[in-house]
Amino acid sequence: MTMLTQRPAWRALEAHYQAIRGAHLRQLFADDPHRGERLVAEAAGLYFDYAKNRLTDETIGLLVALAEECGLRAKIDAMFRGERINTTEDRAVLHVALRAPRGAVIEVDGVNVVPEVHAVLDRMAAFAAQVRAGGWAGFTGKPIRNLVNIGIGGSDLGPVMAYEALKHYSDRHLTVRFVSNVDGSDFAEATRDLDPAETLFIVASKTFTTLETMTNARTARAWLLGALGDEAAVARHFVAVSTNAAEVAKFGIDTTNMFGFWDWVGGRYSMTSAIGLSTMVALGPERYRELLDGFHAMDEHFRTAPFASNLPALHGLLTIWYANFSGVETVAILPYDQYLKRFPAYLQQLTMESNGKSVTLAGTPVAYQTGPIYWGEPGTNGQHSFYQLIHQGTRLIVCDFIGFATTLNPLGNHHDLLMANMFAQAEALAFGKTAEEALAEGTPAWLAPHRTFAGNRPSNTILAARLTPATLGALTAFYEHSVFTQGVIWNINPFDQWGVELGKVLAGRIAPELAGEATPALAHDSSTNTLIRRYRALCGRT
Ligand code: G6Q
Repeated sequence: MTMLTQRPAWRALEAHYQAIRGAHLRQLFADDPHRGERLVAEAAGLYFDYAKNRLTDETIGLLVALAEECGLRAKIDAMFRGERINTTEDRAVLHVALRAPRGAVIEVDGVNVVPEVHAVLDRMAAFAAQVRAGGWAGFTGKPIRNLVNIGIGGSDLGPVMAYEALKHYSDRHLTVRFVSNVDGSDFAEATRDLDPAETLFIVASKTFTTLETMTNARTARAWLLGALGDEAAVARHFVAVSTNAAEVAKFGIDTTNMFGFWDWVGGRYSMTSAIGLSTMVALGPERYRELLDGFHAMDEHFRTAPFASNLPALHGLLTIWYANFSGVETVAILPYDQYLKRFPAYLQQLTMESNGKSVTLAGTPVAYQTGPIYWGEPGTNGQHSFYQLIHQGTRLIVCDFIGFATTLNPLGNHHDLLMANMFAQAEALAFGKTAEEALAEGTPAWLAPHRTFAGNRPSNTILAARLTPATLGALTAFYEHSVFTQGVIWNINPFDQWGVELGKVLAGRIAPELAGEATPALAHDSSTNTLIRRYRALCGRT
């Protein structure tokens, strides 16, 4: 297989980058008055403006050629066909099957998985409807009013992001909380004002062996039994979402109260599997289906649209352009919507756990940068915090602005002000302010360098009519498939996460060294040994 950096399109992009690297967005827009109308794409309710990027039509042509040389089309087809493209774990990658309509056919090893997917969705819907109607009684007969999702990573970030994003549509009679951290403060704060008799725990864990989740689940059981005093209460107050029925049963949860999924659903790609149970209970089955339909609309767009007008493919290719040809190291996710406050955190896992890899599928070291660093905060808050560095710092940061035309909470002119700020930030980043302009405004000469904005700072803008379940689905699938596109170009596996293993193993060794009464023999490095001894001393366990 040709190495990525030897491919003709890669070589051409290198030469092209040298040719246009001096171009300023001011010039690019001045030379082409219709750029802002042309460099856009639209699908599944999302309008994607990528005109404020440092590129020309030729750049897009070359990036599309690179996608073709790397076999992106065949890789997309392989994913949708259920091939085992997660080679290091020998698994198919079929989150797209989770949102397929009832009649669709998507096969794994010759078996159509869509009927199984819908069978679970139907069970989830019946459960959600029962809880929402007050028909799921706790052990004492009181109806369930509080739902606590216990999970971490992919079993937490998607559900909490979706719950926060779609809170407007949720049943406000239900209190929905999320516990993820093994730090006991997370559990304590999430439950401190809840009545155990009215609280239902969803233990969400693909493996049902994850340290944090099982620790929190055991604490939840003790908290419940401490109040209700009878083991039989567990069946009325715990349900499980997992692929591991044996461990669920061992924990004491009745497997009739278990919602399953499959090994072809990766953790960070699982929010549309049964892992979305808390989302479905909060929103109701109909709204939840709208969310899945939004995902599916983007899935179909990604599967079928030509790359030059394919939103996730274009976004993924732009990420390659910056990461590999312009030396960009970070991407800021800037949603101008308070409901999307957890979206950057969700995307951090999706992007960085997927593409934070340094060997190719063949196991050889990559000779190029892979996944950039993602971070972000909702606007306008971020403007009063870190935007200074984006505007005038020494690093080039790509920004994704995300906004909606109508607000879910009309209040005076708040929304126009919010969106005016979003559009203004993208404009300021791209076009800046020259020293001449600063001087012409009356800025003294000595101050002008401080009040000059170089501009030429790239951004994408994603605009949708309204934040709805369907829009959120389309937006999330947009990023999922952008990540996939990047992974294909880099020839890495975006679906494994071996890099999280080592720390877990070492924590398993250290935990007993912290807890024991007698001073243990320590065989770590001198820094770790000293930290452990200091910890024990501070705890009075010397
Ligand atoms: C995601 C990762 C990881 C996983 C958590 C929780 O892609 O695999 O974040 O989701 O470690 O795992 P369990 O669902 O098995 O508890």
